[in-house]
Amino acid sequence: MPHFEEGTTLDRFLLETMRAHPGATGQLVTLLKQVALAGKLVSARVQRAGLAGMLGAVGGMNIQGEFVQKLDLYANETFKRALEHAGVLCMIVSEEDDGIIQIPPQFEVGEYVFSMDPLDGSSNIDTNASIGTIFAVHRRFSTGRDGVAADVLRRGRELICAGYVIYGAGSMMVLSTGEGVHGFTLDPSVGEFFLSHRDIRLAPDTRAYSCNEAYSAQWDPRLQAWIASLKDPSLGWSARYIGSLVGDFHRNLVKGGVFLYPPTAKAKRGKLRMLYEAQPLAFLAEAAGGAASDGVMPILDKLPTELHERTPLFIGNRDAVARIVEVLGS
Ligand code: AHM
Ligand code: MG
Repeated sequence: MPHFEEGTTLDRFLLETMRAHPGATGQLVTLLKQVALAGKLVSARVQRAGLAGMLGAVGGMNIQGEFVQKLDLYANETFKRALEHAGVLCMIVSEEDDGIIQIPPQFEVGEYVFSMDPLDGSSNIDTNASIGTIFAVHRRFSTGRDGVAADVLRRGRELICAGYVIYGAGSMMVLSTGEGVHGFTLDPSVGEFFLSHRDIRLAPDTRAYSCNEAYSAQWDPRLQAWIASLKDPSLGWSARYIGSLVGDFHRNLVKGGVFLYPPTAKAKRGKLRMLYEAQPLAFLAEAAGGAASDGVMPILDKLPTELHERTPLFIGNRDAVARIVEVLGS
């Protein structure tokens, strides 16, 4: 991989990375440029949300029984519109849509499939906390015009690329094609993402955990005991939880930490979704030297069987994830 200075634009980074891979068709670069474009559009809308009447729910429930926020709809449509005409995808899976989204007949199809949570953490929209778009990219293996479910019901280990665009105090695009994890910060005054976090490594030592501890009485007692043990003041642990997966993951990626969403009485198989939450973030975590597990096996080794399948998720610092797996197996 070429060496990149901080301040390199995302476009230059993508083009030079592609040139270092002879045989690359350029479709992935086109795809990621369209992701960046959609991310900028959503970022602009998030920044103006309170002024533009975009806060709050539209009144409907999505297919998973959650209230749909106006910005959820905007993000979903914006990403779909930015991607469908580019000739690089044969299908899309979105948290907001029940089934596979096919590429409209007037557009060319391409070699990739795209899964996304268009606006993760949307319960935080009205609070001005970090939210984001999480995405994952597989190379298709079906041969017809339209992609099929089997193109996306795959182990995360097979992903070509994963990342997110986080809309926080500033907006960033964080991505990996397997060779390190890189973060690009949006300069809104010029509308460009610039490399700001090169080769992010998850801190090898951590003393921060992120979970919704109000549910702890519903967790496996062994996990409850482990979290309780961290409260010994001599160990120096802190808790950090926003309630927005992309925000909590990003904090832990940059500062070190471990995120936990164990099964609960309400969410017996966990809350977070395999295809567009757990798999892409697990891909990033491993590429940054961290780990992700469902408590038994690495997330990237799990084979999903449904588009909107959920999973328990323990992700972040490698040693902390290993300890959780050990605790849950004891
Ligand atoms: P969403 O995709 O509808 O926003 O739901 C997923 C979110 C995650 O961002 C976050 O980690 C989790 O739900 C928080 O759940 P809880 O409020 O139960 O702690
Ligand atoms: Mg989500």
